[in-house]
Amino acid sequence: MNREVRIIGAPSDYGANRRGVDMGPSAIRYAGLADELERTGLTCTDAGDLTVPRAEERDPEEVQPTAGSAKFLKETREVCTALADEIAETITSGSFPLVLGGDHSIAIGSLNGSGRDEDVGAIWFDAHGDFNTPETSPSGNVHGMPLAAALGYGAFGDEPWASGNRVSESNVVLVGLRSLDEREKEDIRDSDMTAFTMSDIDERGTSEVVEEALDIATAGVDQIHVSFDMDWLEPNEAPGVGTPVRGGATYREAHTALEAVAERDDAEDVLRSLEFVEVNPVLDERNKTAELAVELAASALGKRVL
Ligand code: B3U
Ligand code: MN
Ligand code: MN
Repeated sequence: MNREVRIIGAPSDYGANRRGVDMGPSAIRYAGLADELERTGLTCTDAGDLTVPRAEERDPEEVQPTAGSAKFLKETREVCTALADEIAETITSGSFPLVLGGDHSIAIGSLNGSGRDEDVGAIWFDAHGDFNTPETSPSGNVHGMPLAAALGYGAFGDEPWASGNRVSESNVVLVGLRSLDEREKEDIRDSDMTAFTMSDIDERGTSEVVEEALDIATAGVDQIHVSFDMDWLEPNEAPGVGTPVRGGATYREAHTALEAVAERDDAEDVLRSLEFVEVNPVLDERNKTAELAVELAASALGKRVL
């Protein structure tokens, strides 16, 4: 990474079914993000947090899509629109956006900011597919929908703030899946995205899978957004997440994956934006998950042991 890193906090919990993830950006900063990036040799500035009104002050059902359910859709639109602007401006100014969530619904903003002016790919490290729509979601929680939203599926096709971007579906790669809803499975299979499950990682190893993910995500596009949901990891490594799922990546596998991204970035300048989401300090053990997010951010941005 040879650009100045600009830290952007998106303390939204509108997309999750529990409070606490709104404190994620504070917890990650408190865990020493800026110092760690500086030790890695990067210069960084902190843009602070986007303004996110408390969920209790809002009505989750105020605005609903014509079919199905998407809680706090109006609020999610406000946050994601502001985040997309912030990211697009950061990129235009020559800096690198490092986004701290918040729940994964904020990725709608990240993808729309990163993919505003250019065709982009994306790699999605997550236990979940995040490919539900208001019509198919079992929960109505938008953090289970951001990929479908940005790619214009279901009701999101009529929402330019969500799907008016240049994210290229065939350049989107999901990595490490292990918890999908039935309809979501079918929709991922029918899509032009590529999906690797945890079984693929078991069989082929993290490096090989992530190298292939990078090849697919960058085929015919210059740069990619990397979205890292902390529930990608095994819950004992990252207990501070809202929806933990057993069978996740180990501590070393997570570093290996992001080191592979950093190495590709060294060679080809592929990284356009990066985010860490779903850190929930209320559920965490002594800020362990936030500390891990800091370490992983450093790995993704080029930290080397030697
Ligand atoms: N697929 C479920 C659960 C879920 C998705 N993402 C998270 N949880 N974090 C849903 O509600 O869409
Ligand atoms: Mn997610
Ligand atoms: Mn997840």
